Amino acid sequence: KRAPLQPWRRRKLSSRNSFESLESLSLHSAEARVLVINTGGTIGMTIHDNVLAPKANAFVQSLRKLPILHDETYAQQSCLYDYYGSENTLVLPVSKDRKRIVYTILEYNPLLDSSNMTTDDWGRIGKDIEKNYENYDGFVILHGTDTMAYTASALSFMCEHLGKPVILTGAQVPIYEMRNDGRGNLLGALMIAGQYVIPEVCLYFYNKLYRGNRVTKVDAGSFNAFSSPNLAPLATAEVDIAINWDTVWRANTTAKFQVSTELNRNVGLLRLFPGITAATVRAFLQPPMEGVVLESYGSGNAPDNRPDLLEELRKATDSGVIIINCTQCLRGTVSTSYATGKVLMDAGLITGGDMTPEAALSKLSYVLAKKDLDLEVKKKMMSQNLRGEMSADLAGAKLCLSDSRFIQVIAKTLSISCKEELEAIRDALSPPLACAAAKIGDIEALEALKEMGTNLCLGDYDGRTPLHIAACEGHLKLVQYLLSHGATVHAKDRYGDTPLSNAVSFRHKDVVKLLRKTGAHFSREELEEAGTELCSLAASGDLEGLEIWTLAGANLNAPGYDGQTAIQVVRSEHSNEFPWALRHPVQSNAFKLFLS
Ligand code: ASN
Repeated sequence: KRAPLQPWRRRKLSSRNSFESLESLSLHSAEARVLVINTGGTIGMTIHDNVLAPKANAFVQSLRKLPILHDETYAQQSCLYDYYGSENTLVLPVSKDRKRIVYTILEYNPLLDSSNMTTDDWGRIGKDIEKNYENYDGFVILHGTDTMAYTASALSFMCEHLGKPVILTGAQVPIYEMRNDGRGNLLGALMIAGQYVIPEVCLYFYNKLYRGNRVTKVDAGSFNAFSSPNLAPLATAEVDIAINWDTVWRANTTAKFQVSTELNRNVGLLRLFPGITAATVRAFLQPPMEGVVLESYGSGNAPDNRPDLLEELRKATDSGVIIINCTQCLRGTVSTSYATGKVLMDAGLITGGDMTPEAALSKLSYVLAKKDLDLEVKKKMMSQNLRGEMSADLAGAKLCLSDSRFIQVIAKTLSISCKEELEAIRDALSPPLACAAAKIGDIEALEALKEMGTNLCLGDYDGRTPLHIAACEGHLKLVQYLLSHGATVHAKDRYGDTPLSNAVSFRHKDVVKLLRKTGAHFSREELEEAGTELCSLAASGDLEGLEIWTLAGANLNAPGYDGQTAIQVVRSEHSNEFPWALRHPVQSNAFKLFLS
C-alpha cells in the first residue's frame, strides 16, 4: 500500500510540474491586457445569515489560487506584480496559440447585488471604461445577472464609437462553491476580450457571447440564464471559440470613442394587460414621465375597442412623451399587420421593432438625455438602429435572395429614397444576384428579381448570364424557367462560351437537350474545332462525352487535327462498346455503318 502524499511532496510535485510547463513556453509570448471591473453580483458572493451577499476584498485572493484563472509561476518569473505595480493584476495560463491574457481587477466599493443598481452605477462603469480605454485591449464587467441585460443595453448606447470589446458576465453560483458557473464565465469572457477585437458591448454567459442589447434574463435557476431571442450569438465557446464575424456590429465611423454618461431617469415600462384601466395608464404617463416603453401584445397589438385607453396614449404623445411599442413576446417583432396594432401607430407611438424592453428603455434614457437635440430628432433616433439593437425596420425582412423586398431592404439600409437611385442600385446589383440565385437553383429568388423588373438576360462582370450559370450547374428546372422568361441561349460570356458549351463541358445531358430544343447551337467554327476533342473522347472510350457532343449537334464524322474522325477512332479502338450510338437517330446511320 502506498503512503499518502505528504504536503511538502505535493508542493514539490506541483512546482516541478509548473517548472516543466514554464520551460515549454516563452516568457515573452504575446500578452493582451484586460481590465476587469468587479461591480458585484453572485459571482463573488458568500453566504451570510443564510442569504447570499457580496463579499468585499476576497475575489482577487480567491482567483489567485485557481490555476485556470491565474499562473502564479509565470507571474513571478515575469515580475508581473512589480511591473503592474499592483497585486490586483493576474495572468491566465498560456493559451493554445501561446498568448497570455494579463488582467487587472478593479473592485467597486460597495459591491452590489445588481438589483441595487441605478443609472448612476451605469455611469460609473462607463466612466471607468473611458478612463482606462487606451491602456487595455478589452474590458470585462463582473455584474449580477438580475439586471445585467439592462446594464449591457445601457452601456451599448453610452459607449459611442466603441472599438474594443466590453463584455459583461457573472454567475448563478459563486466561484467559491464547488460546482459553479462563475469560473467558466469569467475565463470565457477574459479569453474573448483579450483575443478578439469585437467592438461591441457584449454579454458572455454559459459558453455564448451575445450582443448586450439583445439579451434578456430568462431563467433564475439555470446556468443558461440568458437568451437573445432575436439575434444569434456573436460567438460560441465550445471546443474552439467560433466568432460569427458577419453578425458583429461595426460603428462605421472614424470618430473617437467616448462615453455619454448623461441618462434620463424619467422613463418607464408599462405592460398592457386585459382590462387595464385608463386611470392606470393616465397615472403612469403623468409628468415628469418623458419616455415610456409600452409592452403590447403579440406583434405590437392593443385593444382597438378602448377609445379611453387610446385617448390617454394620444394625449401623452401629443404632449411630447415618447412612447415605444415593444412586444411582450420573447421573440418576434412589432408590425402593423393587425388593426389592433395600427391604433397604436395612430396614437403616435413609435415602433420598437424587435427590441427587447430592456434595450428600448435604456435607449430612451440615453436619447432623452441629449439636451441639444429636439424632440423630432430624438424620435427619429428611437426608430433607428443605433447599436444593432433592432433588425432592419422592414418587419421580419431577412436579407436573402428569395425575398422579393431584397433590393428595397438594401436601399433602405443605404438610405436611398429617390426612384432613380433605387433603379440604379437595382441594375447594379441584380445581375450578380440573379447569377447567385442561378448557382443555387433558387427559382423563387429569380422570380422575386424578375418581379422588380430585373432583366434576366444581363450578365455579370464576365458577361456570364444566369443561364450560363444554371447550365453549368445542371439546374434543369431553372434553365426552363429562364428560357421561358426571356433568357437568350445565344449569350456569350467574355470567353466566348455559350450556355450550351457550358452544359456540354459539365455534361448535363438534359440541359443540352433543352437548350438545343430552344435553338441553341454551336457555330460552324466551333463544330469544326470540335473534331479534335471528339477524337480524343473517342480514343479514351468516353462514350458519354461523345453522346453529349452528339446531342449538342456535333458531327462525329468531322475530322480532327490529323484528319481522322471520331468514328474512325472508335472503330479502330473500341469496336465492341458503342451500341448506345444506335439509339440516336441523328448519328445512327453513321454508327450502323461502322458496326457492320
Ligand atoms: N441577485 C444576483 C444579482 O443580480 C443574481 C446573480 O448574480 N445571479 O446580483
